[in-house]
Amino acid sequence: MSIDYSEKIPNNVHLSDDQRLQRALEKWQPAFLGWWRELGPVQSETLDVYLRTAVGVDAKGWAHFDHVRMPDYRWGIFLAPEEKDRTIAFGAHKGQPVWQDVPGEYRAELRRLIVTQGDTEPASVEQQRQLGKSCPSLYDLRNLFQVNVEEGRHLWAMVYLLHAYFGRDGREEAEAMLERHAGDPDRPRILQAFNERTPDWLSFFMFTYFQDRDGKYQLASLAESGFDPLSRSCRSMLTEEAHHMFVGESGVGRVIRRTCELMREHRTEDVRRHGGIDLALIQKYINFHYSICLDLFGAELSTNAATYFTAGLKGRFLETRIDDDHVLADAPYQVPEMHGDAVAYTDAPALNAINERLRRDYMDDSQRGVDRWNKIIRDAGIDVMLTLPHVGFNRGIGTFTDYHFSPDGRLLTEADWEHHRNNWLPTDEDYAFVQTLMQPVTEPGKVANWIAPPARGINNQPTDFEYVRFG
Ligand code: BYC
Repeated sequence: MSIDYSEKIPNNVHLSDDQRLQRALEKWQPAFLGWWRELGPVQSETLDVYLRTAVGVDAKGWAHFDHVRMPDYRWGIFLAPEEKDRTIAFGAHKGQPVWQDVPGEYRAELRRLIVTQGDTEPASVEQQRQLGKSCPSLYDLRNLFQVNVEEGRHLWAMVYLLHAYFGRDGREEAEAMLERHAGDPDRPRILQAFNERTPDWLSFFMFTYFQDRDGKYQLASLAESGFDPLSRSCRSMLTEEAHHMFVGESGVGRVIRRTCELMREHRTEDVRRHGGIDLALIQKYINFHYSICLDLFGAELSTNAATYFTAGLKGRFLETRIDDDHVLADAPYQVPEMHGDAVAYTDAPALNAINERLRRDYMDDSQRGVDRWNKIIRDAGIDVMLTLPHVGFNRGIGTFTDYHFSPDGRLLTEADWEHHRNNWLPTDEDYAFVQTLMQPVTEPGKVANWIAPPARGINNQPTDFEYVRFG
């Protein structure tokens, strides 16, 4: 299925057959471009960037690379191919054909899910908008922009659904998507992690490792949806999420590699004096980003999540591969609860614990990359281990909200927490220090001192390729 780039809005959804929808989206397009100019990547208007553009939605269609002048990037609407005879895989409608239109009784819930998903996409672009000014290399700058344009396209995917299937209130929601802004005290983004700052490149790599991984799990759950257009949109978005997480994992890995080199060279843990980021500070960044991302899964017990599941709107991760009845009427699932001063895992109705189950999948997946980071440290002969903090650490949603935990899982008093929190979370001084390292490096093949070079280039290009040309 190829994408028609001759259209004003490139698409594979036969937009030209639906003049009304086409007009509505063409009306939204200038608002999007205005938003991109105002709140998208700074100083990117004159750059030619070696970007991957989708030309088709099959596996090969995602591999078209060329230099693109940033504002000329063609966002569009690309759904994954329709699966013939697909049926709803879970919930009360299990076994029935998937819906091609919005099921009237679930309209509000469906719209809410699409709006929440859509809201995160422009949020992340806003959060990352300043980073281009301080790129550690052209390779990294290109990756930042690749991530940004793809998040822009993911916004288009959700806006298409709102316009095509929700009429007037859908169009209003699409407009609101460009009116809320990350960190805006009056009109913030919906989910808290999308209001945090991404002030430096270590934050960016943590973001793409941890926060984009939430994207992977949420999109995979929405890809199970009985509302087929949502499923097809999310399946196409998922193909890009893997690259974002690669940027995160390899980015953090390269910072760690460089830190280890500096530690060995200068025989000290205090590599700040030598222009590196100490492992203790990297651990603090992990603590912060992981804990705010655990909140993105919602409360341990959620009637919203139960409704989404029973209605067939949002499934579990890899729903069809799970060996159970996919209805969960009487099934149990263990969730954490506070019993006095201790965390106890007790049986709850699995239907209400859908969020918790997804969070658990996410936690296991997050650990795998940390293991690979630790191997880098071990291979350098250094006896330090990075860890994911305890599930109760620094939480703002769910069971642990009113409690304080240390990263190793000790319940703390308020006073203890206040006394120690600066040891566990990045402080203003830490951020200020990292900021001193954020000096742009824009010579092809050169890399900032605080990060190791990438292992290989993009699309078989050498690492000293001119990934970004300055016009
Ligand atoms: N912040 O019943 P609960 C991505 C609210 S990332 C603020 O547990 P539910 C990407 C909740 O709305 C993926 N509020 O909630 C990554 C509810 O409010 P009401 C984004 C929160 O609905 C990187 C109340 O607390 N996609 O794609 O079961 C770059 C009770 O909670 C938060 C999605 O999230 C929070 N963290 O679960 C770019 C998928 N958490 O009803 C992109 C769509 C909860 O009391 N969203 N609340 O007013 C969902 O599936 C669900 O909305 C959530 C929340 C899983 C997020």
